[in-house]
Amino acid sequence: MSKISQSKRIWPLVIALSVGIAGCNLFHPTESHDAENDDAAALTLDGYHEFQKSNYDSARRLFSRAIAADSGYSEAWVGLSKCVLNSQEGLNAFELVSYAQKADDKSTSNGFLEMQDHEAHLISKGIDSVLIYLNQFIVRDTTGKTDKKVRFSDIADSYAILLLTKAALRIRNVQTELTSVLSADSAGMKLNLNTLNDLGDSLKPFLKDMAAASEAIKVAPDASAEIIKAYLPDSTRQDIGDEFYTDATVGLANTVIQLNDRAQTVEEERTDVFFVFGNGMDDDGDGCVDEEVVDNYDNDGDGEIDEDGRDYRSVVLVKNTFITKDENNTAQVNKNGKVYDLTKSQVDYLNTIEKYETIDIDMNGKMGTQDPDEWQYVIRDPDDRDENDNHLLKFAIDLKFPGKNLATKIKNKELIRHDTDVNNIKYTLKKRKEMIGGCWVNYSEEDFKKWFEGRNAK
Ligand SMILES: [Ca+2]
Ligand SMILES: [Ca+2]
Ligand SMILES: [Ca+2]
Ligand SMILES: [Ca+2]
Repeated sequence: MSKISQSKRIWPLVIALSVGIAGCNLFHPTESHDAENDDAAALTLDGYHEFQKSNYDSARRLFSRAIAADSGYSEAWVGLSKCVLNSQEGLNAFELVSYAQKADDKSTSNGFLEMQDHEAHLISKGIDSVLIYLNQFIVRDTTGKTDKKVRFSDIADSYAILLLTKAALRIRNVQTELTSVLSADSAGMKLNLNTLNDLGDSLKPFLKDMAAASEAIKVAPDASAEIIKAYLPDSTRQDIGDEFYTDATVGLANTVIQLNDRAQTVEEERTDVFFVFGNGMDDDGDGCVDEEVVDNYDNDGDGEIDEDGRDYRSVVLVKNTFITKDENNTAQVNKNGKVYDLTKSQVDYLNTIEKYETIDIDMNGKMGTQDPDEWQYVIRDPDDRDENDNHLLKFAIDLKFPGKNLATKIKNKELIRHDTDVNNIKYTLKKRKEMIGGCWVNYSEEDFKKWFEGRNAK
């Protein structure tokens, strides 16, 4: 990465950030001056003057007094947050983005992964202290409890930076290489779900940060697309044209919000069913292995959504709208493209990946590219799937999940997925075929023995 293209990329960011926390034109307090009487407007104006002189401590006290006088005074909330942010070295929004840009190899990494531990710790603590105030402001703004002079939308880009930085620091804690939580190629932008397994106990907090960032991204999508670019390795950008980056970013934001909604609501004891991705094992007890596409729809017809999700490399969020290269390696826009409604994960098609050449998802004896039914939707076009309310994959057409209501089916799956001791089997294959149906009907006794391999008997 040359210096020139690096600085070229920074410029849109400077423009984007100039309206946010890094900028100073948020303040338009009334010129009334009665600070002695705890007039919120006057206190805020005084606070702003102190802020301009970099007297952050006294500015902070004035903004706090303004909030005490009128808790709905939005400019005081934002002023207070700016003080907390600016009084900490290296913590203004522009500096955080430039950290993201710093890396020895920008194609696979970003600066947060390479910084010293103590520096990462300081930044993380500093962001938390700002978020204490910003989060209170956002709750007030979104529930109509401010004067609306400054809105969440005015600071959304900076908020996204803080949250994305937090998320980047969490990734840093669990792995030294950001290969591809997010990646992209000519087919679209993707979440590498398998990478999320590495996060372990950090997964839920990570998703929470990412979802908060995603909400901000949706409020300020154009600025956020620029910010996202700064945080992603270069390798994620080469195939997506700037004109589509905002759509792809918003689509991805929706996916993250969906994932987080599920992560925060799923019963603790069933977390593994939904948040271990692509492990090549049946995690929910229906006999199928990694059967679901994580698309927020039920793909096998058992009534549950995105249970036992697979690893795949084509979450196509925007279909055919990407840049392709012609014979001169010049970027060309595919004009025949169609942009899907990005409020859901609009998966167009799935590519089999190498590891599934040896994993039989439906246990019918064929796998990988030899069994395209495991990888193709009954209806390919996502809009048509919505219209027909049919999101099944082809392999699931003939699957049966007999039984009464969903709660009973889940109870049975729970009994079976915890029946893991091959030397003390409570639910025989015959019983499983009756209780669940699903893919169990395809199992031989030999397959059944293999199901227990790698499971911890409890
Ligand atoms: Ca399964
Ligand atoms: Ca699995
Ligand atoms: Ca399902
Ligand atoms: Ca699904």
